[in-house]
Amino acid sequence: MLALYHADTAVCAAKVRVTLAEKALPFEGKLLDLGRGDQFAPDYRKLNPNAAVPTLVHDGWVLTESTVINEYLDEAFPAPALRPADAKGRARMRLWTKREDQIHDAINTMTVAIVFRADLLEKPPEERRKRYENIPDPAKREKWRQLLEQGLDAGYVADALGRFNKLFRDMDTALAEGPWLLGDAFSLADIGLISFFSRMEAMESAGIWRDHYPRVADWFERCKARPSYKTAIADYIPAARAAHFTRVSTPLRGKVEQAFARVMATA
Ligand SMILES: N[C@@H](CCC(=O)N[C@@H](CS)C(=O)NCC(=O)O)C(=O)O
Repeated sequence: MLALYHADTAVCAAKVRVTLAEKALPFEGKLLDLGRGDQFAPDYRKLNPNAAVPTLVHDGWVLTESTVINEYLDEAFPAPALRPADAKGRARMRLWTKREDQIHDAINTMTVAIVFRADLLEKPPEERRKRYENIPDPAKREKWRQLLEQGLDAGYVADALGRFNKLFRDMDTALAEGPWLLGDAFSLADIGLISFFSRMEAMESAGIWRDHYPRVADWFERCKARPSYKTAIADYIPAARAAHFTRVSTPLRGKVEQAFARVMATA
């Protein structure tokens, strides 16, 4: 039996749900509320010492890290295959999946700067601190602190947008060869990025690829047209949360686009 500890809008957890949906694998979902701090509960940290989602439990065996979980699922449940059959193809795939942590960090930067900051600024300082002071990694904790103080002006934001620009450029080159990142076959390389794009779109920031990288925009539309997008991503986003994302993100859209244009000009 498969159980997945996840959270409705958490991008890393959504990556794994897309793989489960593509393979039509049933799983017992255990939803955590990250805003409430469920990830810091001592019992959960025994499963995932990083206090993060997702965590997969397969017949009692525990596995963390979404990129590793996705490859594990494809090995343990081979049909339909989401990795190339040959070693060279799989190596090419891993050049994409290897980047996911870095891109996730950039997504997290943008989400903290745009949405979580807006939410937390309405709360008293001690509650604000509580949201990040339990994060086990000191570098991540410090990033949250600076982003809550400085928002889109923090240096982390230009760094995140630079990573997106490089990703879009590389995707654009790959997508000249076929509809998916590895050519004709949809794979874990595509799956690993979809929820990141979904998050940026929810934060009214899709212009950073739509206005500059049309092949990337077409790729994301193809991903959204797959049934797994609805099952694993769209259906998990509560309507009120989507509306909240739109409300807090819309006033910042111009600032994000200008910052991205600056990054492109100096790349
Ligand atoms: N590298 C890990 C990252 C996991 C991660 O940071 N997950 C986020 C959600 S996407 C989380 O649970 N954050 C905890 C928090 O917000 O305190 C993975 O890919 O599984």
